[in-house]
Amino acid sequence: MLELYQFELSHYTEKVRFILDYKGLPYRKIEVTPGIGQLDLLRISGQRQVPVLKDGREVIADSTAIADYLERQYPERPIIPTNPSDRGLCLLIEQWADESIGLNARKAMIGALNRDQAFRKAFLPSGTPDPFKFLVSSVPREVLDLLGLGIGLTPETLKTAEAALKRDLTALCFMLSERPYLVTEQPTLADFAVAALTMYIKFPEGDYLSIPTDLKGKGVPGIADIGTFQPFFDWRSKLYSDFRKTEGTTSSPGASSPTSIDIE
Ligand SMILES: N[C@@H](CCC(=O)N[C@@H](CS)C(=O)NCC(=O)O)C(=O)O
Repeated sequence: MLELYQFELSHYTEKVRFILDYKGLPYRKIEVTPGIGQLDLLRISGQRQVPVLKDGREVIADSTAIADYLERQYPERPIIPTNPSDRGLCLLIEQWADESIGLNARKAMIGALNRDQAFRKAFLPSGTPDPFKFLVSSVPREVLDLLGLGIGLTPETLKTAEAALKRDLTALCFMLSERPYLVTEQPTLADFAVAALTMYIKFPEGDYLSIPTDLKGKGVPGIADIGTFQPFFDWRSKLYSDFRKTEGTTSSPGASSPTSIDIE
C-alpha cells in the first residue's frame, strides 16, 4: 500500500491527500514527528520536508513531484490535461498556488494566531486541560507579536501577505463564476492545489482532517469570515464533498501517531 509521510496540518500534504482520494488510491498516513522524524525523512528522501510518498521501493518528495509521479504511475482519473494550453494553465495555477497562496496563507495564519485569542485556543487538541488552554490563550499579544517578528513576520509583511491573498481570492471568484473548475470541465491538479493551499486561510468544515473540532471552518479573520469570498469557499466545500474522503469513509487506515520512520 502507498505510504504518505505527512503532518496532518500540512497544506502541501493536503494537496497529495486530495489527489490520492480523487484517484481512489488507498494509502496509509504516517505522521512524522517534527525534528527527529524529519532526520529519518532526510535519510530516506534526501530532504526533510513533508509530504513524502513511498510506493514500494520508490520514494518521492515534494507535492508537485508526487502529483507528477501519481499521474504517470496511476493514469486512471487523470488530473493533468493533455491538451497543451489546458496543461500549461493547469501547471501554472498549481505553481501559483504553491508559491503565492501557500506561502502567504501561512503568514496570514500566523498573524491571525497572534491577533485572535479564540483562534489560538482552537489550535489546541480537544483533550487539552483547561488551565493549559487558559495559559496559552492568555499569552499577551505583544509576546506573540515578538515571536512573529522573530521569524521575520513584521506587521508590514503580514499586511502584504493578506492583501495578496485577497487579490488571489478575488481572481479565483472571477474565474469560478463561469465554470465549475479552474481549467476544464473536470477537476484537475489546479483545483486540488488551490483547494489545499487555501487551507490556512480557512480550515474545511467536515471530517476531512484530524484537527481540533473548534478549528473546522475557522480561519483568518477579515478574509475567512466576509461574504466577498464566500463563492470561492462554497466552491471549495463542494470540491471537498465531491472528491475528498472523510476520516470515517476513507479507504485508508487512520494516521499513525507521530513516529520516526521505518526504513526497509
Ligand atoms: N515544495 C514543497 C513544500 C513542502 C513544505 O513546505 N512542507 C512543510 C510542511 S507544510 C514542511 O515539511 N516543513 C518542515 C520544515 O521545513 O522543516 C512541496 O510542495 O511539497
